[in-house]
Amino acid sequence: MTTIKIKGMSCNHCVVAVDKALNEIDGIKDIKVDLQKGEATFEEPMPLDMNIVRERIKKAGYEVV
Ligand SMILES: [Cu+2]
Repeated sequence: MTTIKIKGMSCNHCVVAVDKALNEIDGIKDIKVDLQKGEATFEEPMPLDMNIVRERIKKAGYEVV
């Protein structure tokens, strides 16, 4: 399981947007986005390119920190 810190989430809409962005990445599953902690956790395929994760999150309007 991977945990990433995400900057910029402020409401439930953000949670949905981040969840959707992660969901579109091949192989990622069991996504949980925690608004209060500013974190997302998921089960990742091996190997997972974190640059793709960063890029997708950024495209959705947030930042992996
Ligand atoms: Cu929001």
